[in-house]
Amino acid sequence: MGGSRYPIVGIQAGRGKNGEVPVKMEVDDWWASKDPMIRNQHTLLFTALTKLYEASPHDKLSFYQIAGIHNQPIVPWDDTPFENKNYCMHSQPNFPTWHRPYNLLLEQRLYEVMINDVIPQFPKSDQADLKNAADVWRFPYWDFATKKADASGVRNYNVPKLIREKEVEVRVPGGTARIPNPFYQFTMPDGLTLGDEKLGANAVTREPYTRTRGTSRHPYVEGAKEDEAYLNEEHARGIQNNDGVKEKLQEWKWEGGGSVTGSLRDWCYRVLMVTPFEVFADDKADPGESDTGRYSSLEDLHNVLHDWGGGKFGHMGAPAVGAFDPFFWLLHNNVDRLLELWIGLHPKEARDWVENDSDAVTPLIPFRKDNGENYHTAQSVWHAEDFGYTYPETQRWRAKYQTDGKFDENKLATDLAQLMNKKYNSAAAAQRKAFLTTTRDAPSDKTITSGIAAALDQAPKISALIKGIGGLATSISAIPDGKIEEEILPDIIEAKDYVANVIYEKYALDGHPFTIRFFIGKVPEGGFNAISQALTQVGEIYNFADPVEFDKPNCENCAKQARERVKITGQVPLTNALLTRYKQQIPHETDSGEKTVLQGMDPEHVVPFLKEHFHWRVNDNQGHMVDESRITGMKVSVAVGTAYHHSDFTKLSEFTAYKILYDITENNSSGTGAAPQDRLFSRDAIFRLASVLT
Ligand SMILES: [Cu+2]
Repeated sequence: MGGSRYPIVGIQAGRGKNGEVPVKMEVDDWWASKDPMIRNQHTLLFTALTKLYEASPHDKLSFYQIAGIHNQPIVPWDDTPFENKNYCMHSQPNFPTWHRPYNLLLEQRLYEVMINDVIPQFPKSDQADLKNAADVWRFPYWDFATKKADASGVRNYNVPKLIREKEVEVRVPGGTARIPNPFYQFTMPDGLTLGDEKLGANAVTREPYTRTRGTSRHPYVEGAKEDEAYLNEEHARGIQNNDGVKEKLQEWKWEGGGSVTGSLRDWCYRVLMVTPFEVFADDKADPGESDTGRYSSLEDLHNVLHDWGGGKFGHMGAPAVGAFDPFFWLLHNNVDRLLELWIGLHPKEARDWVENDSDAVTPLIPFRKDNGENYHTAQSVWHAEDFGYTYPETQRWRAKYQTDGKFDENKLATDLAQLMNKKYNSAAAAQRKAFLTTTRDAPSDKTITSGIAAALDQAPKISALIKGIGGLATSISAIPDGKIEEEILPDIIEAKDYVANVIYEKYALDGHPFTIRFFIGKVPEGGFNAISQALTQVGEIYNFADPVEFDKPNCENCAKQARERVKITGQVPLTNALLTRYKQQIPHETDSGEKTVLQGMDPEHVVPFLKEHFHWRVNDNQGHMVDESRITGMKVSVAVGTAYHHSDFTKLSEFTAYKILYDITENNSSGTGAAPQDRLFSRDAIFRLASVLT
């Protein structure tokens, strides 16, 4: 590429006449498709990505260097001014907007390789079809928050089927061939390791990844000695424990129904409800955030996916080398989709930020707009259509989104609300199910029915319905006719909503990643291996950080955040896990061996229950348990708020008015207490149990 710059413009081919742009596909749909055009895309992508893997790590457009932009190696890319190096934009509002041109860079480069290197190898008679397939191809996304059926028809969260395949079949001139699947893992060219001295300044320096030639997912096998990790040949080549990833993603059901663990759908939905943009976008603690209960963010959700994708010693878990795993790109295309969905759901808030906030014009280095020194900004990358793509849910040109021939943002927002409610709103689904399974015999639950007292009078009708389907309303989908459901369900279900919040310093362990796990129930003894598989874990927060070595070249953004001791917030929803415990009357053993059962969803029941059964633990990403006192600035709190779920699916659920339940955490040194030195919450954000009881 000589001295010329590499501007990011996306793929401009494949546009329609009326503003249509190619629509990205969910990776499982894309991979399962039998459409000959998509099958051609399989060949094109697998062949092009393999070529980028094989390109010299000294070539700026090799996969190695593109992956390296994310963090390591710490060298300038595309001759950007190094003193301004600010490549990995984490823990700041440009987290999703920086990753947008980053995704586009790989997509655009792959398209160029398809057009210039792959298609010309085929006979002339094939080239037109291949070119058409390339023009409408866009990098697929992995919708991690949608359950998919496995081979036996059981629906749960899972890794993309594509990343499990060791080999894939591709077309070659005159026939087909089986090649190593580039989505199975990345392998360095020419037998190099990531930290090979032949790479000079271009080498990765983060241990233990320097010694690897291929990427790994959950490579750690129980029983292996700690210090042997990555010293053996198998680890260096790459171990893909995709079932290890799957296990982390999955939701665990109680026999009688309901989830005992957290749910990705729930988390995803709640993240999309967070406003304003700067709170939604990144995991950094925003001023005033502690008062509002808005601890959740897109980045925070994404961080956990990095942990689950990489696991102990896996590449995805470390910012330094996270982008080397091709899985990263499927994940990050979905992060980009969530950004696009948020923009569509909150058009006014979106405009507010992108038009007025100074962060919206911060250069997104190293991504250039043109051949000169003009860099993209959040403003310049805001409209995905400008870069020649969109997602299935945001096809703005569709007739149903027009008013008087013009795009109407409110029509899209309403449509998206409906879609998000159907796809991800498991908080509302759980409350509806709980409501429908409330009979006169069941323990009365004033939380679920509060404000809708008349609803309880409907109980005979509900019982009839339950009898009608064999005595058990096992799930909302088992109810045959949606109309019956509508008759019974009130317009609004108001429910108590419980969340666990955590705030901590990102560089607490000198910037090493760590996981904060939350449990309702017993925390098993036996260290990392035992707790990382505990079914009592209801959620976790992952500190997706990278150690800063002040004596070496560093990501300047990270160094600055380390000096400023930046604080991160995270949130895990607890409501559904609690609701299952209550509805199924699941016994929980106390320290003294007594069995207790949650008796209701109001704070007077939940507070003493959680005081006994809510716990948290910290481990680093090398599998060591970490004493909580080492996580500087860490405070865990549980809050109760109110959720409003509407029977009108065009209305979004509201999660609001959170107050901190000090009683649950105050006896733990890393828990939030009422002590003034916590200074986390203002007085009106406190909910003392005593005030409920009197
Ligand atoms: Cu990421």
